[in-house]
Amino acid sequence: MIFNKKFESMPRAELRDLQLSRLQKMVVFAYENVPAYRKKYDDAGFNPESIRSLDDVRRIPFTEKSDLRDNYPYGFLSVPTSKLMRIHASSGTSGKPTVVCYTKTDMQVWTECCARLASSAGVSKKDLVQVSFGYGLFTGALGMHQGCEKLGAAIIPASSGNTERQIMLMKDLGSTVLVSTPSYALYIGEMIERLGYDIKDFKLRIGLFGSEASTDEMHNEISRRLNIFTNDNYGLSELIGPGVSGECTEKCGMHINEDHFYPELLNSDTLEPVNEGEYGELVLTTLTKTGMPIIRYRTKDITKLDSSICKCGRTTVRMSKLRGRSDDMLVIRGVNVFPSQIESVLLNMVEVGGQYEIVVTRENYMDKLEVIVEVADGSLLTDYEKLNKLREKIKHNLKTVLQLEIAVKLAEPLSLKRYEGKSKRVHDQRNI
Ligand code: DLL
Repeated sequence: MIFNKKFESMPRAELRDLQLSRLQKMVVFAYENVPAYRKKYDDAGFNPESIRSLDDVRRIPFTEKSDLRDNYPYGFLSVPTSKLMRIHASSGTSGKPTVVCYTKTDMQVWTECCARLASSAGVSKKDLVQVSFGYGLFTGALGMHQGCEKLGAAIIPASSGNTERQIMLMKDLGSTVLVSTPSYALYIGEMIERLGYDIKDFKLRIGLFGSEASTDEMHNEISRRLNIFTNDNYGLSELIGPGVSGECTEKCGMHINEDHFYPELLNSDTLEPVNEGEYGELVLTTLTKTGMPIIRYRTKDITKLDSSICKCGRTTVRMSKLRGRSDDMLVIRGVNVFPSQIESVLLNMVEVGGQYEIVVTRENYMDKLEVIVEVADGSLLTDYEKLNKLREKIKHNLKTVLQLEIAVKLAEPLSLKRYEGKSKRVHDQRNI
């Protein structure tokens, strides 16, 4: 169901007018209320009053993660803390987290954006939604909790971890929707089987998955194990959290909530727009945020855009599943490799399970990429010949897609690490 027909199905010309007037206001508001923007724009000689068309967005300086870090914790705030209603933070791999702040209006927008994506996947007030993201500073759990609650669904705030109990509750309470990372959903699916449950005894029907990259093949595997319709949704703390975009039931890309976020797709090197249908880096601008406006944020996320009208009736532009982050891209002996390409190859093969790890090392100035993958059938591990055949087949399939010789190690089922939140499947040990 379309949660907000007026904005999600607005004729595109009207939507662009709305985006322009919101952008004009946002840029002036940021300049007047956030010293970090004032300095940035003054230094670049950019006049915030000079936006006349949406194309003028390209004259605005970018905002990057480092800007938020350098201005930790409140340097991008546009209101006094007394006007805030919520503060979240993204974990960050090292050092200080990135703090993100919401006013009451921001909370309303965020809740609606999450309600929209849940509704577009088919969630309704009849549903029991088990939220298996970790509750806390992470935006995923509370964001999706609020959105599904707004639809009138009942929330089961299970949080992540304690997987056996999680599954028991899922079955006994009759949860109909699972909210988690795709990795955790896959793990839950495996554990259901391992614990001897029959999926037919569960009432699950929809999975709302996001917060990390996942291929179609991964969704198919989860869908098969949990017997559900899977949905991919995208967001990032700096912009709002979950709710930037989400798939509808047509599953042909994630509809961006364009009345709140203005998307651009640029070549990461030249910073010029790419043609529609080509991969590029997503750059996003908040159009309505009042507590912490974020203008031209370089997400580092690589996707494609499609502005053709979707069968579902929404007119908003759709972003394809992420190919990965530009900083996740591995350059192996001069060849660019996205972990998602490896995932697609592996999960297309019935002989291997859904769990894998990628290890990159450097020996004598040569990069080496090794893929460790669990076999689906453990009995194979005692048959050297069959094992070798499978290893060669995986190597061949990887080479066909990547044009690269990749070492393959086969592992026992359930031997690799499982993830309850975002997975970390790539281990780059090159120290570069
Ligand atoms: O992960 C927000 C979120 C929570 C989105 C729950 C969806 C569901 P961060 O922790 O700040 O915020 O991480 C943001 O995660 O820049 C992407 O690289 C990645 N990401 C998020 N959703 C997807 C997705 C949340 N559907 C970063 N597919 C982003 C691929 C995703 N990557």
